[in-house]
Amino acid sequence: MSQWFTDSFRTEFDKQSELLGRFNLALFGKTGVGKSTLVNAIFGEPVAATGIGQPVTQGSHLYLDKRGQLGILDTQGLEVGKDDKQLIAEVDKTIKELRKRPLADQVHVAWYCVRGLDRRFESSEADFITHLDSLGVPVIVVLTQVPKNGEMYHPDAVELARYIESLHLPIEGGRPFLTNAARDQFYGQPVHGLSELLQATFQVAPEGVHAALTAAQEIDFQAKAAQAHKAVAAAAAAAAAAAATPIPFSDAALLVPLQLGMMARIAQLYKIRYERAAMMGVAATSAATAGGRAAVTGLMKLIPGAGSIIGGVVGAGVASGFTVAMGESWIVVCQAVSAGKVPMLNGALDSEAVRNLFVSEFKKRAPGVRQKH
Ligand SMILES: Nc1nc2c(ncn2[C@@H]2O[C@H](COP(=O)(O)OP(=O)(O)O)[C@@H](O)[C@H]2O)c(=O)[nH]1
Ligand SMILES: [Mg+2]
Repeated sequence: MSQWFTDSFRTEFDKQSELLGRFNLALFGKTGVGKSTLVNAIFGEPVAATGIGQPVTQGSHLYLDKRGQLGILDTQGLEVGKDDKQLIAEVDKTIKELRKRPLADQVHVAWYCVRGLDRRFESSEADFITHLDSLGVPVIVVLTQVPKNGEMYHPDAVELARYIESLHLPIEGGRPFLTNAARDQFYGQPVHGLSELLQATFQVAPEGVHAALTAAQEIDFQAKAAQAHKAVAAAAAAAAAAAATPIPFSDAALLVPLQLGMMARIAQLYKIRYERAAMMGVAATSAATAGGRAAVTGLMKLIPGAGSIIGGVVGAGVASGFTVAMGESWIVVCQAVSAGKVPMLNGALDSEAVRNLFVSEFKKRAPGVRQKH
């Protein structure tokens, strides 16, 4: 892989990772209710067992496990209903301390989990939730492992949900969300309620962490696509601004960093790690042998009527149209890779397949260039 590409892409990748930031979710509820299972179902990757990660503050039982755009704040060895005083004291201290830090370090949302068939919701749990709310952390109550038959939820879970609703707690929607995060092989219980829970989480999460939450979650691909299109529009606007005064074609490589930034952001929205994304970028643009300018030239040649701009100038229209074509084609490639639809070759993505997909998408979208008369 050519050095200029890996170096520039790495720089842009890290920059975009920083810009995406992190969504931090606090998880509470008794051991075994299904917190880890729920998080794995929505965020994909196996979240570390309790206690892995870093204690957030000295001597605290609260651990923050950071994975890319996701942070999970979990308790170790403290239980609601048993260690309430200590738990509240530590949560209080932690949340207040994190609030002094940048948005990406703060706790954005809490899920308070109760097993749907437990038939018990103690006053200490209600107090804990009220306390979280008083600290400014939006709380969502989740009933876990709720059996569902057609449209019918298990009556015990419905009763528990009604009871919790009757307490008028400061919780999102005023009532619990009923879920089942893993299919039960024996009873054939379906997975349900996850997208409703995710939607509610988006609703209460600060706007500034929506992109991180979009990247971290793995069940709403429409949300990923919407953020990806936004990244393309932003890069296209920047490209148009850069070429507001038409730039000589030989300087079109000026556009490369912003296009690499766009590609890096999109790859991370689809949770494609750096090494793989870099390989895909090289395959898509033939950047490996070409170098920045030549990669742009190569792609520009795919534009109908490009003959007139090679050696000429690139104006705002072509610069933005070209960037949109690149970005939208790259989204298709990232979607295909993340859906496992790109063939593998010796354990790696088949770069020929990546290239063909990118180029065929690019050709559909390449802006036309009006011939000079
Ligand atoms: N069928 C089913 N099993 C679950 C679900 N959630 C948790 N479990 C099971 O319950 C056990 C405890 O779950 P876990 O996620 O480790 O609980 P945690 O201690 O709250 O993190 C595990 O054996 C899971 O397989 C669920 O939604 N459906
Ligand atoms: Mg767990």
